[in-house]
Amino acid sequence: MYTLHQINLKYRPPLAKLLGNKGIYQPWDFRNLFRSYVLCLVLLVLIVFGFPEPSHADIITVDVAVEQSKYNNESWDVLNGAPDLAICLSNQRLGTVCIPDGSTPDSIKNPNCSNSYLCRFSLSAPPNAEFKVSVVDVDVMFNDIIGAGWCRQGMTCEIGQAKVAIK
Ligand SMILES: [Ca+2]
Ligand SMILES: [Ca+2]
Repeated sequence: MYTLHQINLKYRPPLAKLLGNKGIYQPWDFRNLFRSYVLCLVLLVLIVFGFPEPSHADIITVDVAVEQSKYNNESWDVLNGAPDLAICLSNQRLGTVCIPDGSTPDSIKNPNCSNSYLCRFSLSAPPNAEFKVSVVDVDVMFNDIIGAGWCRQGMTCEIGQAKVAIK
């Protein structure tokens, strides 16, 4: 015949075995309790320091140079007007960021650079990443999409009617 304590020892679950628990919960057994805490602490340290920091971000600069006219040779705005520039950048880690406002290319309300073919943008983003870049001419009613395409930090990319350099 097994005593209750022996049965518990024989059938104690694997986790309890790992943590040094003798089967029955023994709040007075400080030695085992201490071992459990040490194991949890070691696991916590491994979790916190064992993986790369996921939220690391750099300030990146995006220089945009737009051609003098649309692909159909019309000017960007009425009366030979220069475009009013804004951008949206997106990738999986960043989500979508539009500068200076809005959450999609169509919803941007203000330009970062008014009546200009050149504009510099800066934002905080994960470094050495590839971004989908949308270059926008902000208009009163419907924004013109100057171009949309992928570009990596460190490269200059032809995106629609714009050159985009991400530094
Ligand atoms: Ca326009
Ligand atoms: Ca304009």
